[in-house]
Amino acid sequence: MSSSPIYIETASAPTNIATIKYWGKADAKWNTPINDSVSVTLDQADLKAVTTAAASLSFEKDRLWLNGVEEEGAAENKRFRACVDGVMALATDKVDPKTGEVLVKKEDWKKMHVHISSYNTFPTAAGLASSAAGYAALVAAMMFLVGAKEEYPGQFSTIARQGSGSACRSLYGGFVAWRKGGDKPDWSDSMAQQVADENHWPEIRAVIMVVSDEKKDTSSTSGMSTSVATSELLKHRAANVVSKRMEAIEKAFLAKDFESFGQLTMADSNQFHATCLDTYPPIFYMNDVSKSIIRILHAYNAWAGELRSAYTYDAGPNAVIFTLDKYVVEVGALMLHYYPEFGENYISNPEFGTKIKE
Ligand code: 2P0
Repeated sequence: MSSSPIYIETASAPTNIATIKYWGKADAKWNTPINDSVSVTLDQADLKAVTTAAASLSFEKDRLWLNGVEEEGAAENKRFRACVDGVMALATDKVDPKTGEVLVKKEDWKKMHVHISSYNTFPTAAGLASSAAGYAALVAAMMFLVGAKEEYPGQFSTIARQGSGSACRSLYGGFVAWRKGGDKPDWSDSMAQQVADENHWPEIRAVIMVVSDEKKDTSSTSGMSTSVATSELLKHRAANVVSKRMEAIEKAFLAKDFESFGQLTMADSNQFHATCLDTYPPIFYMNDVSKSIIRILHAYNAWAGELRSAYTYDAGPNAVIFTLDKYVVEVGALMLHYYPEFGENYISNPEFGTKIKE
C-alpha cells in the first residue's frame, strides 16, 4: 500500500430543460452550437447526477465508474479529458486551513491520477439531459477537488460545454442562456449566462412524464450532425428564428409572463422536432404517447381559456410540462387520468445549479 494521501470531493448537479433548443454544432472540436439556447434548471430533488472525484499519487491511471460500473477506456474519451484537464489547468494550492501548510502545490495536481464515480437518479440517455447533469457534476467535483479558480466569469461553463453542450447551462440555477459565441478563435466566449436566478419565479413548475426510459436510438451528437448536413429548416431556424425567440422568452421569463413563456416554449419544441423530421433520413424522437400529451394539453388550455400548461420535448419521447404552482395539481391529475400507469411524474422547481457539496 502506498502512503500517498487520497484527496476526495463530491458534488451534484441537476439537469436542465431547454425552452429554446440547442440543435446543431458550429464547431465539433470545440463543441459549440449554431444558435443560442436557454433552459430552466430543475431542482435536485429527483433528477441529478452525483459525482465523486478523487486524486492521488498512488493511483496508477485515470478511471471512471458510471452508476457503479467501470467504463473501460473512458479516461481517454475526448469529452472526459476536456473536463478533467480543463479544470486541472485552473487548480490552486491546497492549504491546510488549520496550519496554513501547503498540502498540494497547484502544479502537483497534474502529477496525480483521478478516480471519478458518478451516478444518475434518472433514466440515462432517455432525453432527460442526463449528460448535462453528468458533465456539470464532473466539472463541479473537479473544481472542488483542486480548488479551481476561473480566470474570467463563465470559464467553468466553457469547460462543461466541451463535455456536453447542454451541460454548460446546468452550472447555474434559474433561467440560463448559452450564448453561442464565436468572436474568439478558441470559442472561449461560447458560455452559459444566468438570465434570472432560481428565486426569481418560484411559482413555475415542471411536471415530467417519463413516457419511456429506454435509451434513445439516435444520439444527440449524431442526430445534430445529420440535421446540419441535410435540413434546410435548421438553417432557416438558426439564421432567422432563434435570436428573436431568445429575446422574447428572456423578456417573458423576467416579466413572469407565463402565456408568452409557454407559447414560445411549445413553438420551439415543435420547430426542433420539425427539423428532426426535415433531417434526411428523418429522426423521430416523439412517440404516439408524446403526441397525445400535446393534444391533451392544447385541449386543456383551450378549456381553461388561458395558457396553463406548456410542453417541451428533447431528444426523446418524455414530456416536460411547465405550469404554475396553482395549476400543478390540475395538470398532474389530468395526466394521471389519461395515463394512470405513469405514476412516476416528477414535479420540480427551478433551483440553484451546481456548487452543492454533498
Ligand atoms: C438542448 N438537446 O438544448 C437540446 C434540445 C436535445 C434537444 O442539448 O453533443 O447532449 O453532448 O453537445 O448537449 C442534447 O445535446 O449534445 C441537447 P452534445 P447534448 O437541451
